[in-house]
Amino acid sequence: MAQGVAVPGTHEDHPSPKAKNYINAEAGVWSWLTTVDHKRIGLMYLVSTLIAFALGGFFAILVRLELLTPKKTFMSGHMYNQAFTLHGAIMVFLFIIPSVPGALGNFLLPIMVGAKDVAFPKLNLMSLYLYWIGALFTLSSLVLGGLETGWTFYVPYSSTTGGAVIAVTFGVFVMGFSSILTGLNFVVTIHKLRAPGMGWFRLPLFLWATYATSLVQILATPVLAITLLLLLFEKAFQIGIFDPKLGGDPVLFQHFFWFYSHPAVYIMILPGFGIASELIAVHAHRKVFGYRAIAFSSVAIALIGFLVWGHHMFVSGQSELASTIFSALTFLVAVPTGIKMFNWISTLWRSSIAWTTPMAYAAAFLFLFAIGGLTGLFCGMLGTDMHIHDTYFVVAHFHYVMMGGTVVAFVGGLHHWWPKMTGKMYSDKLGKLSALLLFVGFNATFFPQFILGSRGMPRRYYNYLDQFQPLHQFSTVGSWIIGLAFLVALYNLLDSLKNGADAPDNPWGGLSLEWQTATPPPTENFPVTPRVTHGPYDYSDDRNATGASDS
Ligand code: HEM
Ligand SMILES: [Cu+2]
Repeated sequence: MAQGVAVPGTHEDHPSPKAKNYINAEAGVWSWLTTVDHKRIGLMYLVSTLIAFALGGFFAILVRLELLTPKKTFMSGHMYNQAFTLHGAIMVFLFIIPSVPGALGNFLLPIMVGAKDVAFPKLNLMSLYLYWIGALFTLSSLVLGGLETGWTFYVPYSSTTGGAVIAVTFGVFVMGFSSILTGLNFVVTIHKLRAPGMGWFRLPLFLWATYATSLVQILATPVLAITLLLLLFEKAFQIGIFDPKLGGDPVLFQHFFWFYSHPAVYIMILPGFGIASELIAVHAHRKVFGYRAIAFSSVAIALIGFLVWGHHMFVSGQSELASTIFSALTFLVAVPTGIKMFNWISTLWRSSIAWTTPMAYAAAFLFLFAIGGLTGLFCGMLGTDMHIHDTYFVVAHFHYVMMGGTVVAFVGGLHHWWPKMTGKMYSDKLGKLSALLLFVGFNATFFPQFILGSRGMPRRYYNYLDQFQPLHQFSTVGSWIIGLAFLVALYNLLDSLKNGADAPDNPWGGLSLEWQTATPPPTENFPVTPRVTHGPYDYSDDRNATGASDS
């Protein structure tokens, strides 16, 4: 049974193709640059973050190309440092943190709760502009001498070296406010603007994940802001907070930086978890197994995530007692994460899965994130981390989580909601091909890096020992396959805008509210506020006779 009572003018009576929707409601660039419509703002985040992803990907390909040979291939050591630093900084701050909340969160959240827009539409537009301003400052480094500190800006190197450290830290500082204000907007919208009948346990799981993410954005990002401000002052005025020569403490910087950046990895992965829950439930047409456990596990991950930052500093001279505590707490995070994995697989168990493109991406996500999550335990274990810290094992681990997890879920989500966002269907064949290429290319690129790292191959090294060359070459070829996968996906989606069939309002048989409104949605989302009577996954399901209804 659909979540909300169908309201007049929605998907039963399919609107004529010329019906007004959020895309054709107003014409002209200015109408977009001054819009307060969450859907248009979502689309502008989508385009902006995908451009950032392409740029970050370009630097990744350069880095991999240089690693084809143990000595110099085509870059100098200085250029190599710049390439991996810009790759990491762009991928983290300009792409993965703003992408899912900014693009899909903005587009979907108000519709999923049955509202016309977010609580503060003007603030929402301002958040986008703060992201753009911050991104411009960060990208100005491309013409201001580059950046070669690593994406972690560790001192005293970052406070003493040349390059655009000040421009980039200021850029990230400004983007931080875009993240904080977006989180604030989402939390207030979920608390205050839910349609009648939309109780907390009728919220789609994507919204529980978005809610947990927003809490971290609001609570953790101010710490990054302060840290970067102090670094900026240290660099500009040598005030002696972090630089030991000036009486400062470089390890203090690491504590500040990771107190944000570890919770920040949950800003990156939680939205991916939310997407996975939607894809799995809708394309298996199944009531989610353990809805409340999945919902609460998002909030649990967000909160426990604030207690483990010290696992990045096991080799920084931190006391053994502190490291032991941080290691134990790191294992605690695995519990709510395991609950999600278990419940997703239980939802799929014995269900008739519709093998659509989004489902193909969801399957890839499950496999890749399982490896990412499990190898996190290797890194969280004191004994093994002493050996693998700052090696390619760590590089492989966080790519399996951030790319194998979030990026794969994000691309799956994009294919899931693309018909609703654009009104067009894409080729399912090409879609599945891109998913397959990404799965193969990704494992070819990053699995060998676990082996390289366990054998001592350090990260951020321009030259390496000859015996590591075959695995590096295999990894580099894998990165080309990843590139091809994204090109196929991009071509398929863009081609659908011109040649795709008109999308029905509910191509996948979803039950949550976004599938109950017209495609593309009208600016006001629903002609009248829907009345919610069911949960978002109330598929009639004999297997769940055990009463796992919308609980
Ligand atoms: C598109 C495919 C990608 C490839 C081939 C790739 C490749 C690499 C490689 C080889 C390194 C290690 C460089 C070194 O230590 O010398 C690296 C570092 C890194 N990558 Fe990626 N990456 C990709 C996608 C991503 C994505 C999607 C993200 C995040 C959202 C990401 C975030 C990072 C970060 C944060 C670093 C650390 C940079 C540093 O050490 O300062 N990468 N990447
Ligand atoms: Cu961490």
